[in-house]
Amino acid sequence: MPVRADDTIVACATAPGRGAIAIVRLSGGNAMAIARRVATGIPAIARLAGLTALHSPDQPDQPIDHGLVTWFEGPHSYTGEDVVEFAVHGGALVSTLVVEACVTAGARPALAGEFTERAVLNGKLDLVQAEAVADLIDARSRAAHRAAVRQLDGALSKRLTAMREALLQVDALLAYDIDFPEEDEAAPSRARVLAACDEAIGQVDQLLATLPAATLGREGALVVLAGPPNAGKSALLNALVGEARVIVSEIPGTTRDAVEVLVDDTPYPLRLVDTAGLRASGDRLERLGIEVSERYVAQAHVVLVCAETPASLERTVEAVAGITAGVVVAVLTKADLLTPSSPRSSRRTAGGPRSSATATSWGNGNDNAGFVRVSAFTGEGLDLLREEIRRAVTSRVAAPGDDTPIVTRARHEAALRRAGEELRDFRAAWAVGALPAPVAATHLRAAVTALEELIGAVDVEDVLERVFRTFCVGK
Ligand SMILES: Nc1nc2c(ncn2[C@@H]2O[C@H](COP(=O)(O)OP(=O)(O)O)[C@@H](O)[C@H]2O)c(=O)[nH]1
Ligand SMILES: [Mg+2]
Repeated sequence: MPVRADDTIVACATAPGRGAIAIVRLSGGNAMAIARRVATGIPAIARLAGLTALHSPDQPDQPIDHGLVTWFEGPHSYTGEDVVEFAVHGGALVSTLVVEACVTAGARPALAGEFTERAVLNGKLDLVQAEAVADLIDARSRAAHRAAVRQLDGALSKRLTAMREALLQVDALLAYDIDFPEEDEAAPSRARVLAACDEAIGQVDQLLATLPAATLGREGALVVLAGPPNAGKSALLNALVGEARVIVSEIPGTTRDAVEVLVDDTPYPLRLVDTAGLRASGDRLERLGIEVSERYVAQAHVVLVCAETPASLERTVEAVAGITAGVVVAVLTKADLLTPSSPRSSRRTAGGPRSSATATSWGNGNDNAGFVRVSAFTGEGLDLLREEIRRAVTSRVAAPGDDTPIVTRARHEAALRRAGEELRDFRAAWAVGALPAPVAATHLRAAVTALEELIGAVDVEDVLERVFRTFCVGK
């Protein structure tokens, strides 16, 4: 069947599989007519759910299911078109039969993301908001969820739209300059153009600077536990996660593989990785495990160096600091075994900011050789350690502020980089008058176009295609 933008489309909007309810959605000019051929009880009023029996148009006496039906009159719907939604029983078959009945009645199966694509084409959402819909569905961490909700709310769109308008005003100033080069006002307008251009470059850079926060929010910060065998790393990971995820044993060298557990922390989720102990070993398997540990340590955002005694901790911290660019947090384990005269916790994060006013008060007065003292058995020090991990992560990538929208996708990054480059080219040419004004202006327009493509203000077929075909069907 050829795909047409004015087809009425149908799809199951809920995930397949066993479940209480499935929702089948119709959208397009014929949605109501098609719905009347498959459902007996369409309510007279829009947005009011009614009970209906459902059947295929060619077998009206064989009910498929009873369910609820609601209709939305365009443009007051998700897609901006007439939309009908059937809520039927979940499971593998019912929704499939309802979709088939709608197709028999004249609908076309929707492509992936086609409902949201129509919402964009009908001006209900811009492209950046549409991407946020997909991000919201795909969100696996609170950080990713928060970013998606804000983007769907229009935080990034508003910023981009304001930037585009500012650039269009500069373009207008330029046009004046081009048309009336001999006017006296030309000089002040030149300075205004440069100021406005600098402002726009600053905003592009500010948005691009949020990329690391977006990546951490989506993927999590890599927090690696490292230290000698038997230091209590596996027990500590289990204690931090709150459940037994890795094997704890008194036999040194038990953990050979790296085990990764995602903990949904704020502002960023944490990828906690338990590793084989760092020591010279003759056992081939254990040696492989140790190499894996070293690789993880090298890539870590934060390394929790664990050891049972201050002396061993000191040595291991030195060794680890040499192979990681991440922040090193020293952790003295098995605090429950320490005698009352043993050293108490004091803060230490090598490679990160050393101390803050709130954390020093619990130290032993010797903050330079500080560590966090924990017990996986009693839970002592775990909250402090969690705080320390958060501090270490955010010392490298600050938590995103509430007023800066964050840039979440490679598509955004590419468009913003292009806009930034064009603006810099324009600025350079304009500042020294190197290029005739009309030529310089083409850089400015290219920057505007990059922003317009980003928010979908210009209808670029292949951009839409790229964005929406990665969506799920029914959205
Ligand atoms: N008393 C006490 N023993 C611990 C603690 N954490 C681990 N252990 C013990 O130390 C041994 C090694 O622990 P494990 O977590 O497997 O060490 P790993 O080799 O560093 O992963 C086991 O016998 C654990 O029961 C703790 O907080 N207190
Ligand atoms: Mg272990």
